[in-house]
Amino acid sequence: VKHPLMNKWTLWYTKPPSNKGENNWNDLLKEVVTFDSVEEFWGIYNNIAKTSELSLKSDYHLFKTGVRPEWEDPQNKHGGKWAYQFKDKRGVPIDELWLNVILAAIGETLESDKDKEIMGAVVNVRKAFFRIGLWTKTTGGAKGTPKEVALMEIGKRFKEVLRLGDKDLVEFSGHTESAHSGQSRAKAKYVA
Ligand code: M7G
Repeated sequence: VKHPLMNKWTLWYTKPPSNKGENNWNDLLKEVVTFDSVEEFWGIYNNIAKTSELSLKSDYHLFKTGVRPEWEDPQNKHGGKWAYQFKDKRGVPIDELWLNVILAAIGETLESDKDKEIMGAVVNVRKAFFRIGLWTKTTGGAKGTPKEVALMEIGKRFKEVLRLGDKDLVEFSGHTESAHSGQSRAKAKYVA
C-alpha cells in the first residue's frame, strides 16, 4: 500500500562548480527524482547522501513538482524565502533539521490548508555555514492583512521546525531583491 502525499514533490541537487566545464547556475542544477507517497519518500531519502556528507557549494532543493527551484520560475518570481544560517557547522544536527523541514513540507504542516504559499525548501552547504530556506509564493501583503499574517505564521512555524530559540531570528527576503543584489542574502523584509 502507498500512502499518498497531498502534493507531488521533486528533489533537485546543485552540484559544486568544477574546474573544467560549465559552471553556470543552470549547468549545476540537476533534477533528481519526483515522488508522491510516503513510501517513495523514504525509499529516496534512505538512498541519497545526507546533507552532512555533501561537498561545499552543494544544495538540495525540494519543490512542488512543476516549480523549478529558481527565482525566475513564474510561481517564484513574486515570492521570497524565510531563511536561517547555522554558523556552528560542527555543532548543528543539520541532517535532522533538514529532515524536519522536508517532513513538515511534504506533511503540509507549515501552513494552514487555505494558504498556498509554500513552494519548496532548500539547504545550502557553504564553507562558513549551512543555510535552510523556505520559499513562498508571495512576499506577504500590506501590514495587518491576512496575507501578511499568513506569511508571519509560516516564519514562526519554520522557526519551531528548526528548533530555534526566541533570540534566533529567521529572516524573510523577496527574491527580486536577491536577484538584484546578485547574492541571496538580501536585506530582510521581515524577521520572526
Ligand atoms: P545561493 O546559492 O542562494 O547563496 O546563491 P550563496 O551566495 O550563499 O552561495 C549563490 C548564487 O547562485 C547567486 O548569486 C546566483 O548567481 C546563483 N543563484 C542562486 N539562486 C537561488 C538562483 C536562482 O534562483 N536563479 C539564478 N539564475 N541564479 C541563482
